[in-house]
Amino acid sequence: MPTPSWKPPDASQIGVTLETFILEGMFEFPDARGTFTSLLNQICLAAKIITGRVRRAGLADVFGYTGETNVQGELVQKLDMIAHEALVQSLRRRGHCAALATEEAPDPILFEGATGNYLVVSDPLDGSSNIDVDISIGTIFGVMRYDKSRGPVDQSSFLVPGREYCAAGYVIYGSSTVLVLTMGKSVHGFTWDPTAGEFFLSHENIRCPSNGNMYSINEGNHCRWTPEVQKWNAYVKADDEKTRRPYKHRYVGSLVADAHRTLLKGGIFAYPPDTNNTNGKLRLLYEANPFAMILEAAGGKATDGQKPILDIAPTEIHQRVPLILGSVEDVDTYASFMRGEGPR
Ligand code: AHM
Ligand code: MG
Repeated sequence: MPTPSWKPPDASQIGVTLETFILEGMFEFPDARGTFTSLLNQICLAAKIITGRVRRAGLADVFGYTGETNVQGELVQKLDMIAHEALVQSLRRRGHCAALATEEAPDPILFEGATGNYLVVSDPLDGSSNIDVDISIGTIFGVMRYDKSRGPVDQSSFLVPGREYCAAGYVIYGSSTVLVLTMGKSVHGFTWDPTAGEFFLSHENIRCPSNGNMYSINEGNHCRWTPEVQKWNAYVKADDEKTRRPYKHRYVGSLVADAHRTLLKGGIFAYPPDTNNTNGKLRLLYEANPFAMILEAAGGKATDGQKPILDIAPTEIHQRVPLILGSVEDVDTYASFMRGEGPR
């Protein structure tokens, strides 16, 4: 009788889950134990709930608007609220998170009785305008520690530069669901396996290429940009084989999707100021800072056109900021145009 060729799977072939990765200290972050791991697990739980809802949104009648407007004056979509609630309920549960600030609530949500000293900022469902047309959307989050000796948590507790975040990440609900996480030194991606109900390590030690040949910007705003931004824009579209120009234009309109592609493939994403959005459109605390932390840890760069995003001291929780992120060389070239110099 021939020997069967099939063998049971070798235990070493079983993937590394997100929880194992954190617990085994693979993030080179000695404090990533106990409460911090548990906090991240609660964020993952929310991500699992949200991905489930996103995947069956059309069937479950959660497309469309609730009829209310959020603090930014935008119509709130049902999935926005579902995602927000998933985060609130999940983070409230274990008491590690003292307060949560999200795009959907004007003020931070304070978790009374919490014993932990972590604060979380989040855009629970980024790219809402793409929900109804089945284009990638995501969840963005940042985590910071709160010094209890400063007194009770309030709005001002959140007003720290992104440099002080201890973790940041996002979940992209795309062709697969991928969670990308950093604790400041390295960046790793975990893909959701719906059959196992786990995030497995799939993108170990992500590095952003030092240059790219793609640019990502809302070209429809061209007439509203400053002359410096228009000059940079003309530069990336000009023909020059040596610098791989003209760059390819890619713009999804979901920050999570545009930044995820830029992180993996290199190039540049820009949402500059314009005459309609004089401080840019994206939010500093829960959109720009988490991506800036990720890009820097992956060897890339994120600025407001001049200074690093992570060095900006916020003055209010929903503040907007111009956001330029991607490959170091591409972001530096953009900055040289903002100084009126152009590339050397
Ligand atoms: P949202 O948080 O309400 O979804 O809005 C933020 C989105 C980003 O995902 C994206 O980068 C940007 O807005 C797109 O803006 P525009 O449609 O002006 O290009
Ligand atoms: Mg957003």
